[in-house]
Amino acid sequence: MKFDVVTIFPRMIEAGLAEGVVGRGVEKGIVDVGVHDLRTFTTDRHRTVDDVPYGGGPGMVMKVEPFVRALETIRAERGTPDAVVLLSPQGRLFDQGEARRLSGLGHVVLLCGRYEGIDERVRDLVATEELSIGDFVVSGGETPALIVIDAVSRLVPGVVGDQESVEQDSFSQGILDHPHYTRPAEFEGRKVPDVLLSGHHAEVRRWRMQEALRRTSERRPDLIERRVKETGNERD
Ligand code: 4GX
Repeated sequence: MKFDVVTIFPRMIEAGLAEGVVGRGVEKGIVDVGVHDLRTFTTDRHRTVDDVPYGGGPGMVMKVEPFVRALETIRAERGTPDAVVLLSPQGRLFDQGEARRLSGLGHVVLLCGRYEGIDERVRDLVATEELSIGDFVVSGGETPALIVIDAVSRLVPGVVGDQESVEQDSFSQGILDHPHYTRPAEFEGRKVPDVLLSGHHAEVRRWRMQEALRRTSERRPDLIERRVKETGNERD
């Protein structure tokens, strides 16, 4: 799977990809991430990527031309992407379903904005879609881009060593995870539930499902609703 990231802070993306499961996926060549400094696509002496907003008001707006030139270069050097994603709070909410969809594509470009916003013509002419990582404001699209790359890459075969753990993942099941324990069997008077020490695999499975559903209905009833809608029941 191929990603290209367009940013004024390329080192943020490089640092975020240097470690962990996704970092190893990059090392192994299963995930290929091209990082592109937006300033290299400017033509003026000051390498300007932003300007004052038409109509006035506070803050700066990112210019359209550098993004257009970045995409022309990516197309020429890396091929035509399947999707060009602008990260912003105005986007559709990124969730596990969106991650699964993107993992089925071969080549995704991620556009990272900074400042108060981006010239609307980037949306019209460059981006094919707009995604948000959540209803809060961060200071740039770089951390959202890393989150999207991480969540999508883990679904690409070979990136996570144990594919079973990916399929068992709480959100691929559409509910929250069950509690986990490891040794010691008792700590400061708090015991690991007996069933987990019992060796009865069917009982363990039943307990985990029950606890996962209990947590989900307490913390995220919206996820139970969604599962009922998608599967017609709340178990499988
Ligand atoms: N999920 N932000 C982007 C600047 C910006 C504004 C408009 C493009 C268009 C965010 C999020 C997020 C803040 C990153 C505004 N870029 N991005 N930035 N939540 O809050 O993705």
